[in-house]
Amino acid sequence: MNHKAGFVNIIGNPNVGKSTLMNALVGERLSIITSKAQTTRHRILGIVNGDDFQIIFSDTPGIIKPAYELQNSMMDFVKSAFEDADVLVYMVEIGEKDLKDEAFFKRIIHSKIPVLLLLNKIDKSNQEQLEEQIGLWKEKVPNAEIIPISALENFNVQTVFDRIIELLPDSPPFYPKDALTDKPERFFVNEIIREKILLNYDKEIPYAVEIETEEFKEDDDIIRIRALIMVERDTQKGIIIGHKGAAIKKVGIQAREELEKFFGKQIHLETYVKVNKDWRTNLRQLKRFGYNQK
Ligand SMILES: Nc1nc2c(ncn2[C@@H]2O[C@H](COP(=O)(O)OP(=O)(O)O)[C@@H](O)[C@H]2O)c(=O)[nH]1
Ligand SMILES: [Mg+2]
Repeated sequence: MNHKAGFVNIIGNPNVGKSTLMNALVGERLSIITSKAQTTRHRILGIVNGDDFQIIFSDTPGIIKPAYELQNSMMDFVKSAFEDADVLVYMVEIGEKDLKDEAFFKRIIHSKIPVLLLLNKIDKSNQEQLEEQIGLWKEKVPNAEIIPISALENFNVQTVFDRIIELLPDSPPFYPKDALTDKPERFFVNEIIREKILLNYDKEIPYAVEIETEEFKEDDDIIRIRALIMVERDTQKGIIIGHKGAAIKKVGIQAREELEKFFGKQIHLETYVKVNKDWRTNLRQLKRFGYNQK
């Protein structure tokens, strides 16, 4: 029996549904999802294993024009996703017209590897609109195979999965066959807390926050976690904490519930907030938080 394995990298504009799709394909909630742009900051691997295949999906940050160092490093994750892909999944949503970066778009249309163009959110469209959009994308990306999907409603996700398996090259597995991801547990703690911050605060707050899990102690029946919530300014610290600590308490409760689901264990979560001035623009800091790989 031949074994197939390869890297399937998901790219596209912010908010088109890349993380929703990856979670649907992997069957686990590895990537955080919100309606806010730039929810995904890292390149996150989700691994699906079968007897004769291993698919290594990677979810990437949405393509943007970088305005500060953190975003530069986010776009480096996107670049790396072009470099090792065996199958490129280019996701667009109904109604969308252009990729926010011309250079990335050129790489897609000149790609030597198979490109699956997934037209997502078709639950929001009608037949006529759908046909028009398929025609449009056929012209724009002639080298791609177009599949209309709804990642949210799990429509055609299995079709995408089956097609990917067909396209994978013969190869031994790259990761152990019981691996689900390449990221450590602490990474997912950070992400889950960050998701609750994204959901509970507005304006610049979610973008100024970084989480660092300082302690992760797993016992038989409980995991004890201490996490630092970093912001850039004193005023942001005040907003995060809220009146009499009400806001941070809400984040803590929501994060704990999500962490218990994720790890399948009781969680004790302690959080505290600290100002770390300008971490988003500081290369040394970014490296420490796993962004800058150079
Ligand atoms: N209606 C609809 N909404 C979707 C679909 N897929 C994702 N979304 C929503 O689009 C928003 C962005 O999704 P996300 O997966 O974070 O997008 P990403 O930024 O590309 O990773 C979220 O509110 C999702 O619930 C879909 O198929 N249909
Ligand atoms: Mg995402």
